[in-house]
Amino acid sequence: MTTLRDRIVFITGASSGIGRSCAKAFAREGSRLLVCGRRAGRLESLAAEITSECGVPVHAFPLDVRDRTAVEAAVAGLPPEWAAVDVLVNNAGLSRGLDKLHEGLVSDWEEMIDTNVKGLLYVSRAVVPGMVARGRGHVINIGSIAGHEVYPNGNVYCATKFAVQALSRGLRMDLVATPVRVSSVDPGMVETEFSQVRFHGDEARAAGVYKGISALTPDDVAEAVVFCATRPPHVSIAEMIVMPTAQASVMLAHRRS
Ligand code: NDP
Ligand code: 8X3
Repeated sequence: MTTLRDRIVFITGASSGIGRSCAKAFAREGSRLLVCGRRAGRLESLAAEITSECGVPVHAFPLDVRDRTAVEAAVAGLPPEWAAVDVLVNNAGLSRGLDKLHEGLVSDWEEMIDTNVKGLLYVSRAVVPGMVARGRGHVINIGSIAGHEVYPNGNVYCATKFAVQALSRGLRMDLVATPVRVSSVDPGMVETEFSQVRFHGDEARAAGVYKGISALTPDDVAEAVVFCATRPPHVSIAEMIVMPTAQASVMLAHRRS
């Protein structure tokens, strides 16, 4: 087993959902946490909660992963005792809209591509060189079942998650001669703020997505992420698809009536 005690774990998008659960799960393992997102208030509450529950150090800072200059400055400006990142969880991401491509909003597409693809690239480009130089590290990308299968109206969101899959595979190849590992944890339906964001705050429509289904919880996904990170150093979990039992594919879910 790889111990996570005192390891520095950097989680993007920790203010909600899967990222927040990952922060709490790594804290329970005794890791030191770097957490970011755009909503500073939520990160501060998370940091206070984790420190009081687990007593581990947390360094929380606001960061929009779409802002390349800010990402570079944030990573370069980490206090020395926080700079040697052991695990990077590239989680920050979102969907916007569920429209036919020829009717979709270009602003929605740009937000998804800028966050899910370019943001993940910017953070990885800033953090991975240090891992290679230290001969130690693990990048865990949060992909999606939508990176394996396309669904109607999912067009651009699915394209970003297919891109995440390609980037995980490509980075694993690029790092094969190093001890740095790359994993992709690819969930099906997880009940978080994801659908509220997708539907621009339409809570009733968002609730309908999970109606009649025991969806995954963000804690379920965090457990999978910690599992990847705790394998012995010679074991790399390349891709892990995690689905609710009531979901068999991106298009096939059984709903209780
Ligand atoms: P949430 O909406 O609950 O959380 C998304 C997180 O991403 C928030 O903390 C948000 O923080 C952060 N984020 C969004 N944009 C940015 C940005 N520009 N810069 C920094 N942080 C950002 O959704 P989930 O927890 O469900 O989503 C997390 C990941 O899981 C995403 O990559 C998503 O695609 C993926 N996923 C989700 C599934 C689901 O069914 N829920 C299934 C499969 C994958 P803030 O707004 O404060 O910036
Ligand atoms: C989120 C899962 O099926 O809503 O990535 O696209 S899905």
